[in-house]
Amino acid sequence: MKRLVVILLTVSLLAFGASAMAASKMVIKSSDVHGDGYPTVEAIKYMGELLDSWTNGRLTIQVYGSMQLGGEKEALEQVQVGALEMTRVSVGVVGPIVDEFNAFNLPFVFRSSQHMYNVTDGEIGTDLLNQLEKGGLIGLGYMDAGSRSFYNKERPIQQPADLKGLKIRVMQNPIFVEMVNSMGGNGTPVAFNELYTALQTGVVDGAENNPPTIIEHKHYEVTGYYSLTQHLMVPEIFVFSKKVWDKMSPMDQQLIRKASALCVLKERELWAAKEEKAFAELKKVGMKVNGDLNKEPFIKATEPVREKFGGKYSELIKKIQAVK
Ligand code: BDP
Repeated sequence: MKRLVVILLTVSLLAFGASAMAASKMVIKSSDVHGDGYPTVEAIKYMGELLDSWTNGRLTIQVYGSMQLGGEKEALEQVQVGALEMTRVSVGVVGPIVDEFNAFNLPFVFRSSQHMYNVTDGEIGTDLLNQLEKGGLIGLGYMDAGSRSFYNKERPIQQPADLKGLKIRVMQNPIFVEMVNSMGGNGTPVAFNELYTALQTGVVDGAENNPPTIIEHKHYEVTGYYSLTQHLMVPEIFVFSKKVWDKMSPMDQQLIRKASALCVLKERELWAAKEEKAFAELKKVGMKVNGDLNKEPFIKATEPVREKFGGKYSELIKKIQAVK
């Protein structure tokens, strides 16, 4: 009898412990270089609202936007060690951590946004997200960032030769340095949180990005020409710390996965509206936009970059290209 009581007590204590653990409150900190109103930030906030309502406030997300926590490379490092639970970054800075992601960072690898969605939503996208675990990250989903084109203070870029002598800022990944060099410019890696000043002080003459980023971060104030080369279509990604994830209950992990899937769809919707608006705004704020250019010479000039960095993953790249 005494033994039975002890066993029952132990079992109920364990059950109590487990439910107390499952019920513990958690504020998930997530960083972003963009601020309020930007699609990636608003989508993560929406994900937080979903979690909040599903768990009666037990799981919530606090977004630290506008580069409060620094650049994307540092954010990823913080997530890897578990000092930060989540971050939303460009796949551009993920390549140096999980090499296969560089297949998405090659110039002119995606034909259109739809092609990119079909790749990231399908087997290839899921497989790559799973590979993030070896870098201490749990891949939760992709987001749209449109396409990236050159902008600079000096002149319109109509052909690769127009990049000659221009220092063009790129994200911190050797692929992008060579990409700009292959077209005739000087690729210069600079962290995003240092870019405005780098443009202002002439450390670089230009950069490359999508219209919403140029508008939101007021880069038009320190440049003047936007040329629609659309040489990169780098998706965004949001990741969770594997260190933290492994300590969470399977139920909470599932809730996060479910909210992530809805967050992806939300961002796409917000992105489409934001991109259209930002394109119109570029002209309003005085940027000279040249949209009518022949992409062929840019595609040709970057061929060696696809060969060099894509060589190792030629099978993966063939698979990407075969996706409709
Ligand atoms: C923006 C991305 C952001 C990158 C930034 C960059 O949304 O994640 O940090 O480009 O160029 O389009 O660094």
